[in-house]
This record gives sequence, C-alpha cells and structure tokens, in this order.
Amino acid sequence: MGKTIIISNRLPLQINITDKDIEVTPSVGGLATGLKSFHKEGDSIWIGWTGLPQEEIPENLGAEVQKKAKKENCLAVPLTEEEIEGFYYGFSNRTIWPLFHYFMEYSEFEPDDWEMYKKVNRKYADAVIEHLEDDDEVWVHDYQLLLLPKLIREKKPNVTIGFFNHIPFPSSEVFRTLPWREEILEGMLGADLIGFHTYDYERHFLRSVKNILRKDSTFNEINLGNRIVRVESFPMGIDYKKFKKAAIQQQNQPSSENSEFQKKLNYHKNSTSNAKLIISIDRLDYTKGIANRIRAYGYFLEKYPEYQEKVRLVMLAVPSRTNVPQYQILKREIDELVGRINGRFATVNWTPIWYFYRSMPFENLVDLYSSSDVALITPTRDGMNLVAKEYIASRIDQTGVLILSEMAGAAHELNEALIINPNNFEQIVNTIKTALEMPEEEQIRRNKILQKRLQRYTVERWAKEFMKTLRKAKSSRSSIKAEQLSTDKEGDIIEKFRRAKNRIFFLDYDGTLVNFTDKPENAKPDPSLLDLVKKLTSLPNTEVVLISGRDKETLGTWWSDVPVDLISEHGVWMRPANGQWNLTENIRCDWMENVRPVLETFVDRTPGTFIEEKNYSLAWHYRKADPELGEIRANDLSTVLKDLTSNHGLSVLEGNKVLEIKTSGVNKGKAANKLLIERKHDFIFGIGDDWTDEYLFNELPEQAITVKVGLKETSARYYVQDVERVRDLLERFSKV
Ligand code: GDG
Repeated sequence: MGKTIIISNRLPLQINITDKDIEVTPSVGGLATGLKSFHKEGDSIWIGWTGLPQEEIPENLGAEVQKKAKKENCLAVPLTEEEIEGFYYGFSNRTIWPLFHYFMEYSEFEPDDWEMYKKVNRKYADAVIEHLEDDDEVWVHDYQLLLLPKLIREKKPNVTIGFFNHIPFPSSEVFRTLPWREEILEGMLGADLIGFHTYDYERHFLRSVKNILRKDSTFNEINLGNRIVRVESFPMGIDYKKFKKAAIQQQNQPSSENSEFQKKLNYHKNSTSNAKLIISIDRLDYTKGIANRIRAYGYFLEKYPEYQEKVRLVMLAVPSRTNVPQYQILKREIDELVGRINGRFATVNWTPIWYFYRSMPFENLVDLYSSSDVALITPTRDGMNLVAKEYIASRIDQTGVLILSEMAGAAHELNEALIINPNNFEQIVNTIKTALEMPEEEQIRRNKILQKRLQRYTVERWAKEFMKTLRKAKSSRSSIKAEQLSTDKEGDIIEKFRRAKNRIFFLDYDGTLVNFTDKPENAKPDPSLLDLVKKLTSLPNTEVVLISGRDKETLGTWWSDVPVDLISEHGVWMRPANGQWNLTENIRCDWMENVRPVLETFVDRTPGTFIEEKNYSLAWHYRKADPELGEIRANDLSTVLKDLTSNHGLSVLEGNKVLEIKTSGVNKGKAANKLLIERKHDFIFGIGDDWTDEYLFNELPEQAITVKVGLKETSARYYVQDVERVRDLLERFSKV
C-alpha cells in the first residue's frame, strides 16, 4: 500500500512571519487529531493552503515556508489574494456555505467566483497529482474542494479517492438552485467513497444525484457503469481523552494556579447562592443561531425574573470570515443585542452576558466547559457541532446540561441532551429553565450515556472507519469480474437451454424476481410473476427451485398454486413441489464471541438499534432506527458478516427489520447441491442479488450459468442490471 494524501483547504499549521523569520507550528484542531494516526512521518502528506496570501509571504521566505511545512509532512498550495477572494470568500463562503446551510437568500451566484473556484480546485489537483502514485490513497476534505475528486480521477483513473463533507448537504430542492449543480455533483463523484456526518445529508446527496444526474443508486451505492461510488455517514467524533484529561487537570490544580479567566468564572459562581453559568461557544457565523440565542436569553430573564442576578451567559464568538458582508452585519447585530440586554437587566453586581469576541487558548475553553452548568447550542444548521461533544467530554463529575438544536448533526447521536428547535423561542426559554432546574441525578444519568458513546466513537475511530470503508470500496471495485449479460450471450444461453435434456433453475426471490419494498410483507409475487414461473415449471424436463431467505410459511403461502420447489431460510427447510417441508441440518454455537463485537459496532453507529441474544442465534434489530438508515446498515452488516461467517458454517437470516445470525452450517449452495446430486442436469442456472446467493454461485458446478443482479462484487459469471432484466430473461426461457 502506498501513502495517504490528505487535502483540505487549510493546512493543520499556524504560520507566523516575524521581521525576517518564519515560524511554523502544528495546529491541534479536531481534524488534525483525527488524522494523526495516518499523518505520520513517511506515511502521508497533507496538502493545503497556509492561510496566508502569497503577497504576505516575502519572496525570499517562500521556499522556507515550504521547507518548514515539509517538516510537518505538509505541502503548501500558494494562493494569491485574488484567488482567495474568488475561491475562498467568494464561491466557498458566499455561495456554497449559505446554500448548504439553507440560507438561500445569502447565496450569491457569481460566474467569476465560480471560475476562480474551478481554477483553484485545479491548482490543488495539480499539487496532488505531482505527488501521487497509483497505490496511494487520497482523502479530500470539505466544501472548498468539491471538484477535486473528479480532477484527480481524470489524471489518475485507478487511484483510491475518499471525500468527506464537513457541512450539511442540503435537500435536493435547495441544491438544485445552484447554477453549477451538475459540475459539483460530478466533481464529488470522482471519489470512491463520499462521507457525510449524518444519514440525512447522505440521503439528500443521493437524491440530488438521482434527480439531477439521473443516476440510480442501490441503497448507498451509485452505479456509474464503469465504477461504483459508495456514500456513507460517519459522524465525526472528538479527541475525548484530551478534553477529559484537561478537565481533570483543571479540577486538581490548587485554586491559586487557576487561570485569571477561571478565577472570574469562580467569582460569579460564588457571588450568590445558586449562581449558574450558561455557555455559548461558536465561530461567529449566521448558521450558529447566535442572535436568536441572545434574544431567547433576554426573554428568559424577562419571563423568569427570579433568575436575574443568578444566571450569567458567557458567550464566546470566535471571529470568522470577516471579509464577507453577512458576517460584518451579524457582528453588529450581536454587539447591539448584547448591549441592549446588558443595558436593560444589568445591576451593580451583575452583568447578564459576558461577551468575548475573540478566540481563547485551549485551557480557557476547558475552563468554560468545566465551569458551566448549561451549554446552550442552538445553530439553525450545523454539519455536526463539535462544541456540544467537547462540553460533554469535559464534564468529569457528569453534571451539566446540554441544550442542543435538532438542526445540528450532533443531535442525531446526542439523544440524551435537551433537544430544541432553534426557531421555537418559547421552547428554548422553557428548556433553559428545565436545564437550570434539572436534578443532579438526572443530569448524571443523561451524561453517563452521552459520555459512553463519545468515548467510544472518537475522532480517531471516525478516521479509521472512513479509511477502512474506503479500502473496502476499492477492493470491491477491483473484484467485479462478472461480465454483463449481453443480448448475444443471452442468445447462446437460450440455445444451450433448448438443447439440454435435464434443466434446473435456482431463482432467488427478493431483489431478483421482485423489487424490494418498504415492508417485506408487501413484496408478494404479482400475477405476472406467478404466471411466468408457472410457465417455466410447465416446460418439459425443467425443474424450478425458488431459493430464498424468507420463512417457509410465507413462501409456502405465496407459491401454493405454483408447482415449484421451495428452499426457505437460506436452506434450512426444503419442500419439493407439492410435497412437505423437511429440515436439512442441526445446530452449533461457539461463534458468538466473534460476531457480537461486530454487531456492537453497528449498534454504535446506528442509533435505535440493539442486539438480542438467543440460545442459538444473535439478532440485530433495527425496527426503531431511521427506516432508510436501518436498511442501509443492514445491508452493510450482511456484507461484513459474510466475510466473518463464511468459514464457520453460519447463516444470516434477514427477517423483518432484523438480521439474525444462526448456527446452522446451512446455506443456499449446500441446499442446491442436495437437489443436484439426486439427478444429473445438463443445464443449471442460478440467479440472485445478494451475498447469500454467492454460496449458490460458488457451490454450483463449473458449467452452471450464474447471474448476479446488480453490479456488485460477485463470483457469478454474469451480471444483469435489475429485476426487470431478470424477468425479461426468464420470459425468453419460458418461450423456448
Ligand atoms: C465545521 C462545521 C463540523 C471554538 N472556539 C475556540 C475553539 N473552538 C474549537 C472548538 C471546536 C471547533 O473550534 C469548532 O467546531 P464546530 O464543529 O463546533 O464548528 P465549525 O468550526 O463550524 O466546523 C461543523 C466541523 O466542521 C467538523 O466537521 O462539526 O458542523 O461547521 O473544536 O473547540 N478552540 C480554541 N479556542 C476558541 O476560542 N482553542
């Protein structure tokens, strides 16, 4: 394996140019932490902009910047003021950022900015290509570089590329307002894997691809004909240990060693009995809902005057994108609001809002997290929001209440927080009161659960999961060797069938003869399918076997009028046409220790799912999960379990919103073989769409015609696109 190339708009570096020298220090942001295990010496390089325009780097120091960056395994892409204006402030932050956060009225569609965005993306691509070898892995980050995957792929078609979007992906109705929507989607689709923080963003993206580019996806895979792009959600975590450790250190230090800032916070907390601190921390951005938050706090003081002089809002707003007019307007609005509320409610001993418009050192951030009783985080849209997670991680005594907007990606994972709608003023105000009055045991109960989750799914784990999935996406891409079943080939097969004396069909059901439906019980065979299979069974010397994961009751009922052999539950039961059901094998159980941790990782990543342990099986239930996410994860889990269970004679049963792994040693292949040894066949045909059918493809004799439905990794000889094609093909057989 080659190296990893990470590309983001900004390098994880701080550059300081003094009179004649230059100082480069690594920054310790979330992304840098998450990627540190990949970004080790020799294993990876990081390509991005230093944050300084070319014009501000004296000519004689340019090479020095590059040299110092190289020491940190970084490579600087130099950007001029003009490029930064059009690419960064312009298209990235005046077009994409507002649009993707549903601020459509802020979104400017300037052709010149677009041109500059393309130009600078090409510049990044050139820098990547210069350092890229075929077996390298490339990981592109965020909305400034949406075109990069395609630009790299054009030059290096076989390279492995991942893309992660750190901000929301909007609904396709919003996205389609963008004049350059096709180019943006095509740019992203240059990747093998596209990651988002939440399943909603993933779904919006897939919908846009479908509506705008007219490309279909099966679950979370987009078939581009020659390539498959996988789309997945990976909720970014934090460096949990770092926050926990800093909070412990802060708690253990003697008060004389407290920072000045901490002393101020303590002063307030000791100023009166029951004094409370509420914190609010964000970049100063209109997506973060800061102005509304201040208004809500003002209204809270008015509605519940008993809290005046007792509670204080400590508000940290970090300056951001100060060149963009909306940010300047917002800054003025916030200054005014803070002034108005402080002017109205302040007393000699008390200011309701402490407002800091600057960035603070990490230690002070931890002071804030660990001293406050409530964190009030109310973005109107936020890709994830790491501040919410950092607050929870810093609560070492497990007290503290997180109020979190449902519009933040983090709300999907942090169910035990007090979740609010940032536009529901009355709700925010009442929730502040609930938070301030929440009994300590209740706070601890909630935070325990939150901490457990955050501790498990850290930023490092996030990065690892992404890379693991990327590698898998690549390996499945290279393992598709099946040939598309062309009309010519189909003719040859029909001819072979015509000449054969003893013919047998093994037909999978769901995803092969019928399309998937929202509920499995809705996928009943339609009259034309019943008729088609009946026609096949009536051909001379032709046996038709339906081989499915479904239970015998359903299969038996649905196919009661068709003289077809049935194999149910992946080969557990068999019923000859018009005969009785028979059990095929008996049972074993020592595999559970290996399979349980795999199911647990899926529980971690899929809120609402749980594991059920039975005597002879483990079941993963996803009925309570988001329905679409549940289906996607079930599909993923099946693939994972296939690898894990293939040598252990296990089978995975797909039930109604449950995947059940059973001790059995039975599979479709073995079941099919039982039928094949009873009689000699000179035409054997097997078709199916999922991995359980792979057993069939592998076990059938070499001369068998095996066909996979959909372009996926398979051992079948051929593949066809979809259910409609399967039915056409069977129709041709039935007319022989
Ligand atoms: C984008 C997406 C997504 C803040 N103030 C100070 C400071 N911070 C640190 C926090 C936190 C980070 O900055 C902010 O991260 P967020 O996730 O909250 O927000 P964005 O900057 O908008 O980030 C967002 C994220 O990308 C990751 O994918 O979650 O949705 O918008 O880590 O601790 N750090 C220090 N001083 C400060 O004053 N030292």
